[in-house]
Amino acid sequence: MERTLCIIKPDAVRNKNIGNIVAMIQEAGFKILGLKQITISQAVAGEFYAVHKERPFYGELVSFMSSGPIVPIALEKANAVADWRALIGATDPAEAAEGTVRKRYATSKGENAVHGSDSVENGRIEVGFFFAESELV
Ligand code: 3AN
Repeated sequence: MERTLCIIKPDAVRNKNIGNIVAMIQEAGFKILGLKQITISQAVAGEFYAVHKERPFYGELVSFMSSGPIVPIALEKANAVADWRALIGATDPAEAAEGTVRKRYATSKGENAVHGSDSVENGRIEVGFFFAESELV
Protein backbone atom coordinates (compact mmCIF):
# COMPACT_ATOMS: atom_id res chain seq x y z
CA MET A 1 0.00 0.00 0.00
CA GLU A 2 1.23 3.46 -0.87
CA ARG A 3 0.87 6.65 1.16
CA THR A 4 0.52 10.19 -0.05
CA LEU A 5 -0.11 13.54 1.59
CA CYS A 6 -3.00 15.77 0.68
CA ILE A 7 -3.10 19.29 2.07
CA ILE A 8 -6.30 21.27 1.67
CA LYS A 9 -4.74 24.73 1.33
CA PRO A 10 -5.92 27.99 2.96
CA ASP A 11 -7.89 29.14 -0.11
CA ALA A 12 -10.01 25.96 -0.17
CA VAL A 13 -10.55 26.10 3.61
CA ARG A 14 -11.64 29.78 3.33
CA ASN A 15 -13.97 28.89 0.45
CA LYS A 16 -15.62 26.16 2.57
CA ASN A 17 -14.52 23.35 0.29
CA ILE A 18 -13.12 20.94 2.93
CA GLY A 19 -16.21 18.72 2.71
CA ASN A 20 -16.34 18.75 -1.09
CA ILE A 21 -12.68 17.76 -1.37
CA VAL A 22 -12.94 15.03 1.28
CA ALA A 23 -15.96 13.64 -0.63
CA MET A 24 -13.88 13.49 -3.85
CA ILE A 25 -11.09 11.69 -1.96
CA GLN A 26 -13.48 9.12 -0.52
CA GLU A 27 -15.38 8.58 -3.77
CA ALA A 28 -12.03 7.84 -5.45
CA GLY A 29 -11.37 5.02 -3.00
CA PHE A 30 -8.59 6.47 -0.84
CA LYS A 31 -8.39 5.40 2.78
CA ILE A 32 -8.03 8.35 5.16
CA LEU A 33 -5.35 7.40 7.72
CA GLY A 34 -5.22 10.81 9.42
CA LEU A 35 -6.82 14.23 9.08
CA LYS A 36 -6.49 17.45 11.08
CA GLN A 37 -6.99 21.20 10.80
CA ILE A 38 -3.98 23.29 11.80
CA THR A 39 -2.35 26.65 11.15
CA ILE A 40 1.37 26.61 10.39
CA SER A 41 3.97 29.36 10.87
CA GLN A 42 6.01 30.78 7.98
CA ALA A 43 8.98 28.84 9.37
CA VAL A 44 7.13 25.51 9.19
CA ALA A 45 5.72 26.29 5.73
CA GLY A 46 9.26 27.21 4.61
CA GLU A 47 10.58 23.90 5.90
CA PHE A 48 7.85 21.92 4.16
CA TYR A 49 8.52 23.66 0.83
CA ALA A 50 12.34 23.83 1.24
CA VAL A 51 12.79 22.09 -2.15
CA HIS A 52 11.28 25.20 -3.80
CA LYS A 53 13.58 27.65 -1.96
CA GLU A 54 15.24 28.92 -5.14
CA ARG A 55 11.98 29.35 -7.08
CA PRO A 56 10.69 32.91 -7.62
CA PHE A 57 7.33 32.10 -6.00
CA TYR A 58 8.82 30.65 -2.77
CA GLY A 59 8.10 33.71 -0.59
CA GLU A 60 4.56 34.00 -1.89
CA LEU A 61 4.00 30.25 -1.38
CA VAL A 62 5.26 30.32 2.22
CA SER A 63 3.12 33.38 3.09
CA PHE A 64 0.06 31.83 1.50
CA MET A 65 0.45 28.45 3.22
CA SER A 66 0.70 30.16 6.61
CA SER A 67 -2.14 32.64 5.91
CA GLY A 68 -4.89 30.53 7.50
CA PRO A 69 -5.93 27.03 8.52
CA ILE A 70 -4.90 24.08 6.36
CA VAL A 71 -6.10 20.47 6.48
CA PRO A 72 -3.34 17.87 6.02
CA ILE A 73 -4.77 14.43 5.19
CA ALA A 74 -2.74 11.22 5.14
CA LEU A 75 -4.05 8.97 2.36
CA GLU A 76 -3.46 5.32 1.58
CA LYS A 77 -4.30 3.27 -1.51
CA ALA A 78 -2.58 1.16 -4.16
CA ASN A 79 -0.90 3.70 -6.49
CA ALA A 80 -1.90 6.52 -4.10
CA VAL A 81 0.72 9.06 -5.25
CA ALA A 82 -0.09 8.97 -8.97
CA ASP A 83 -3.83 8.52 -8.43
CA TRP A 84 -4.04 11.52 -6.08
CA ARG A 85 -2.05 13.70 -8.48
CA ALA A 86 -4.35 12.66 -11.32
CA LEU A 87 -7.40 13.60 -9.25
CA ILE A 88 -5.82 16.95 -8.27
CA GLY A 89 -5.16 18.06 -11.85
CA ALA A 90 -2.55 20.44 -13.27
CA THR A 91 -0.79 23.06 -11.10
CA ASP A 92 -2.47 25.83 -13.12
CA PRO A 93 -6.27 25.45 -12.77
CA ALA A 94 -6.68 26.88 -16.27
CA GLU A 95 -4.93 23.74 -17.53
CA ALA A 96 -6.58 21.29 -15.13
CA ALA A 97 -8.85 18.62 -16.66
CA GLU A 98 -12.61 18.53 -16.08
CA GLY A 99 -13.55 16.70 -12.91
CA THR A 100 -10.27 17.40 -11.10
CA VAL A 101 -10.05 19.12 -7.71
CA ARG A 102 -8.16 22.11 -9.12
CA LYS A 103 -10.56 22.55 -12.04
CA ARG A 104 -13.41 22.76 -9.53
CA TYR A 105 -11.87 24.60 -6.61
CA ALA A 106 -8.53 26.28 -7.45
CA THR A 107 -8.36 29.94 -8.38
CA SER A 108 -4.75 30.39 -9.58
CA LYS A 109 -1.36 28.68 -9.89
CA GLY A 110 -0.45 29.86 -6.41
CA GLU A 111 -3.82 29.42 -4.70
CA ASN A 112 -4.55 26.01 -6.09
CA ALA A 113 -6.68 24.37 -3.38
CA VAL A 114 -4.66 21.22 -2.66
CA HIS A 115 -1.21 19.70 -2.42
CA GLY A 116 -0.17 16.21 -3.46
CA SER A 117 3.13 14.42 -2.92
CA ASP A 118 5.17 14.02 -6.11
CA SER A 119 6.83 10.64 -5.47
CA VAL A 120 6.36 7.52 -3.38
CA GLU A 121 9.35 8.48 -1.23
CA ASN A 122 8.04 12.01 -0.67
CA GLY A 123 4.60 10.59 0.11
CA ARG A 124 6.03 8.82 3.16
CA ILE A 125 8.25 11.73 4.16
CA GLU A 126 5.43 14.28 3.86
CA VAL A 127 2.90 12.17 5.78
CA GLY A 128 5.57 11.98 8.52
CA PHE A 129 6.01 15.76 8.42
CA PHE A 130 2.43 16.30 9.63
CA PHE A 131 1.52 13.07 11.44
CA ALA A 132 3.13 10.91 14.10
CA GLU A 133 2.72 7.21 13.29
CA SER A 134 0.51 6.97 16.41
CA GLU A 135 -1.98 9.44 14.84
CA LEU A 136 -2.56 7.25 11.77
CA VAL A 137 -5.52 4.91 11.95
P1 3AN B 1 2.25 20.92 -7.69
O1 3AN B 1 1.58 21.42 -6.44
O2 3AN B 1 1.27 20.82 -8.83
O3 3AN B 1 3.06 19.69 -7.46
P2 3AN B 1 4.78 22.39 -7.82
O4 3AN B 1 5.40 21.29 -7.01
O5 3AN B 1 5.44 22.80 -9.10
O6 3AN B 1 3.25 22.06 -8.16
O7 3AN B 1 4.68 23.70 -6.94
C1 3AN B 1 4.40 23.63 -5.59
C2 3AN B 1 3.44 24.73 -5.21
O8 3AN B 1 4.03 25.98 -5.51
C3 3AN B 1 2.13 24.71 -6.01
N1 3AN B 1 1.12 23.87 -5.44
C4 3AN B 1 1.71 26.16 -5.98
O9 3AN B 1 0.99 26.46 -4.79
C5 3AN B 1 3.03 26.90 -5.95
N2 3AN B 1 3.39 27.37 -7.29
C6 3AN B 1 3.86 26.65 -8.31
N3 3AN B 1 4.06 27.41 -9.39
C7 3AN B 1 3.71 28.66 -9.04
C8 3AN B 1 3.70 29.92 -9.69
N4 3AN B 1 4.11 30.04 -10.96
N5 3AN B 1 3.29 31.02 -9.00
C9 3AN B 1 2.89 30.90 -7.72
N6 3AN B 1 2.89 29.75 -7.02
C10 3AN B 1 3.28 28.65 -7.67
